[in-house]
Amino acid sequence: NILIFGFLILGCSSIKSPVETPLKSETVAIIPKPQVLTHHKGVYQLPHQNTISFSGSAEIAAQWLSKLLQDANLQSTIRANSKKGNFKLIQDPALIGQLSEEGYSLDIDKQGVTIKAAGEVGLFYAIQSLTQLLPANLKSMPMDSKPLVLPQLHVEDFPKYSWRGNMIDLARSFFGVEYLKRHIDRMALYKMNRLHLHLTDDQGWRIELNSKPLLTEIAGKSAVKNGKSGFLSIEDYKELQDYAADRHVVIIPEIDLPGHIYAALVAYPELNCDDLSNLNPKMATPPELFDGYKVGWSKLCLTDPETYSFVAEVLREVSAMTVGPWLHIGGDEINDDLYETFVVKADSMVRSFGKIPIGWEEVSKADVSQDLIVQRWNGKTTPLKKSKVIESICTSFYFDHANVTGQEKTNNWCQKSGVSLEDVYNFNDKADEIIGVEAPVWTELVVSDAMLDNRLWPRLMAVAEIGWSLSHDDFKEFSKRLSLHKSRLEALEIDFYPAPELNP
Ligand code: TNX
Repeated sequence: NILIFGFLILGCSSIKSPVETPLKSETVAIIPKPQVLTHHKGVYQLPHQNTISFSGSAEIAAQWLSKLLQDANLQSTIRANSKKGNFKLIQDPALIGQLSEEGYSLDIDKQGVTIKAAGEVGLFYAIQSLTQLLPANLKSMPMDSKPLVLPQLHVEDFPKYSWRGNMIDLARSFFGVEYLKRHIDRMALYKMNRLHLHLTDDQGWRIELNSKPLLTEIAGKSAVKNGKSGFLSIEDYKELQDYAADRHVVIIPEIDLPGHIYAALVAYPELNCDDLSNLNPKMATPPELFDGYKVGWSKLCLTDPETYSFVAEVLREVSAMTVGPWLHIGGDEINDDLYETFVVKADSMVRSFGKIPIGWEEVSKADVSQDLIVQRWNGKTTPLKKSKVIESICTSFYFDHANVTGQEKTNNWCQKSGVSLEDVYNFNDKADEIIGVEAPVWTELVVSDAMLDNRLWPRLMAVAEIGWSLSHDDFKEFSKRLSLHKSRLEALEIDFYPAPELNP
């Protein structure tokens, strides 16, 4: 006993400071996985008072960083044209060769944090990675919690594809500015950069146009059974695009033509051919709105010149109010002898209004321009030409399909078993014309915010990684990182699908 007592005294006397558990950083689990990540020993402890210095035009990034520190209850001052600070932001266009346009480097050592990028977007993405290195519940941490620490590491990162997208069908059931802004924040955290809005369909028209007010006055009021109606006003659309642009997300509007158009036909019945036999419901007077599920039955009258002036006016106005370079013309699921002629015309109209046209894969049956981008969804169309492709093949990317076999209120026409997280992750992107990936959510059956969250998350994180990371061949390793994001999804108040991979 005396021996043990003596040993304890001796042992204790050799410890200089009070016994403390060593500070541990969050386990590093960045999604999408960075191209290069080297761990160093040790951590960097964040002081209460921080200095963010920046060179080049990194002021906006400095403000994002300051906001992140503020969320963590830390103070910061920003210093322009300086290299002194525990946070250094270095923006230099010459770095483009090494890091590419959206890339960045992030170094954390015992002096602090250094971020380098060619431009604003790379700096922004570095800050998203940094956010993922900090605790998920930053905003709700008690004031007296332990000091925050970051792991010492080196990251060098850039995206595989320029197109890392998601489509939300606002036409069947409407989701407004509030949801979409929240969604843009969530997308940006995972470095996703394209939000495609399916704005028109048989069940509703969701974008206000000065040239065609009845589209929203009449067709903004309908929706699919149990779905929400409504529309984006011209103001809403502007506000949404500005919000998205600040977060490096581009909004892509889709006006689905010449099919999927019944709601517009109700607003402007003169766009119908006289033969109404295709229509369901038949054109009554006044015409009835449609709230069913059937697809592929309505179309503009392609023999009528009035149709083309309508289409030109709509596409001109949508082009003029759209910040991004793209406009999606739909083109899916319709049979008409004049289909291909129509597609060629719409393609050239969009280009004449200064936008790059996109269409669902059926448009590639037509002799489209080289600019037009094809969005693949069922892989059944043999293209006439080699076009650039956005990959949305339904077996991996259709998020209206079930997370797990038998999930309620989901489609199953593409794949009976649904589209599991693993189906998404294992997508094999070998075609060289692919410019990126995009996951659509059709909303015939998705009629609430919670349901939409459930269809999107966590599968969208697999899309983010496929779109960004050069290597994505280890689903187990991805699942491990994903599980470390569960608390982050909770902190973001996402009603995610509780995929088993989130609970190892
Ligand atoms: C096909 S895929 C559609 C949509 C439907 C979806 C789900 C594609 C380009 N069009 O109109 O909502 O199936 O049933």
